[in-house]
Amino acid sequence: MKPFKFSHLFLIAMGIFTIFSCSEKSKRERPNILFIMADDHAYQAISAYSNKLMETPEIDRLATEGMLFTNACVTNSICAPSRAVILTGKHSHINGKIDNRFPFDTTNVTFPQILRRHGYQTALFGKLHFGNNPKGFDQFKILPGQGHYYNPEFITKYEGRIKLEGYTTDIITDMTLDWLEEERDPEKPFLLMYLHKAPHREWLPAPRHYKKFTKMTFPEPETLFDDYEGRGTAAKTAEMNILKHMNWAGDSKIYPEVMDELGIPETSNWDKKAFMRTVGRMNKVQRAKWDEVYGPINEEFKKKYPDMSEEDLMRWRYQRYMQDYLGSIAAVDEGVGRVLDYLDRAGLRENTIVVYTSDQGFYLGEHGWFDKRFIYNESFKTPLIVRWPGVITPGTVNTQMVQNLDFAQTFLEAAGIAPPADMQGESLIPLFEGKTENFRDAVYYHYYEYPAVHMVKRHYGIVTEDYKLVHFYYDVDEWELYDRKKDIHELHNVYDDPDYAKVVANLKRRLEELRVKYKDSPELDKKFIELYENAKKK
Ligand code: SGN
Ligand code: CA
Repeated sequence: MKPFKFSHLFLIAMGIFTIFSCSEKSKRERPNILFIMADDHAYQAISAYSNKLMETPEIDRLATEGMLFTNACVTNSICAPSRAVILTGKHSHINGKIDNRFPFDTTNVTFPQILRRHGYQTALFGKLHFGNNPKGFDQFKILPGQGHYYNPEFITKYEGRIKLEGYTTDIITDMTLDWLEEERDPEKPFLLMYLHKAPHREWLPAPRHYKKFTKMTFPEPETLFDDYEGRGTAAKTAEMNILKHMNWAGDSKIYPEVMDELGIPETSNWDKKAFMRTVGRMNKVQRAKWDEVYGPINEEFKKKYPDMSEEDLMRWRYQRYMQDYLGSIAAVDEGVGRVLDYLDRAGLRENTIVVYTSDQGFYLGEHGWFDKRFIYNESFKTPLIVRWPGVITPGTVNTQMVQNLDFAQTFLEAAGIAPPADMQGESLIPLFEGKTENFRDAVYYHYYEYPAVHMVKRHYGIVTEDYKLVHFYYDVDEWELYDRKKDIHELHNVYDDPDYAKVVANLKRRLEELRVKYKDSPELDKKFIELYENAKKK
């Protein structure tokens, strides 16, 4: 055996030192991730996108200091499926969570699990809507199912089921801040998911916002009185028209007894029930504050109702809808401000990626609708704003076709972790750095939840910057094509127009390629239909 030389020892020591200092360095540099998501928050209701409807100064801070994405979209515009896509980085047909009905398959690998395994501290507060508990979190407090706006219950990791008094948006913000202040481990980078229930139906604002919003009048969208001509069966048969399908008590907040007095029948068999489970849940003090503002609205409506035409009613209901929907966003915006202020105070601003997004877009009266589900713009697109000091140039706008599918890979890459090969998104980090070449120029979309509430037919399609080609199937077999540049409101299906024959042929080929690329197929469409029909039989 050769004698051990001092120089060897020196080299080993240097090696250990290098490994140690590198890992220390990369550990310090791994960014924290604050993922803020609201439920059903339309980009039309964020002033960084448009201030026609309301001001959201706190959310806008992220756009001023970060990047605003104007073409962000989802793969399947509905709550739980969108969340499953975000967590797994896989399309619905691969992660299995195709609609809100079946529980999430917890054998899926999610990005929080991977981050945690690599030393991140992970926490989640608010709405998940999975039918089971999230995996990969050091701490979580989630609303059961849809949750409630007032006096909510939470399923918690360590305390079982708890019930709290107060307004849910504020409670979720408080939980998030408490965790940052008391539970955050300064030795580790964190992933914090701060997930609001608002502004989901039935749109209950915080008491401090009742007066301001119920006094406001909002501009109507151009297509409020859409007659759905020029499109296929799906737009005509969807049940999400503000005048025809919105609940009078549950949504427009007409007291059940006022409905009886005026002889207004329930819109659905859960119209009055919805009012009872939401407004009916308030405690005495909360209810008194609510009645103080909503009582006079009911009184005024009673006087006007006998003379109102259908058109007047549509207009009135649109205003009522906006007052409550936008009113419920005000507390979300304030909450975002409080959390961003905390990051500043705690010196966490520089090394934290902050994302603001929604689980999908939403119709705010466009096409006469509320709700989402369709591949048409307002529900297909979703708000997305990202701040990452030192990486993203403040005040920039990105127009690329990014999707909720891309978050998992983006966050893993930001943490220096190679994403699993079967994830289907694309990292957004090059876009953050301003490198926009070679990014995808078409996205794939597939919606499944039918027949179900709102009756939006099953459909899949391809969307490019210029066109949208859609196939509605199951109980119809219809194709639609929209020229996105010429027809921004998507009112004219030009699928059968001979001038577009070449576009159709080309897009059909590309759609087929995307289906193959993402491993979707007619066999899977059939499997999911069978799954639904078997569940119905049981
Ligand atoms: C509830 C709502 C629907 C909504 C779904 C899904 N009705 O059923 O309007 O489309 O949730 O929303 S309600 O009267 O119960 O509010 S999602 O965001 O969870 O997908
Ligand atoms: Ca939603």
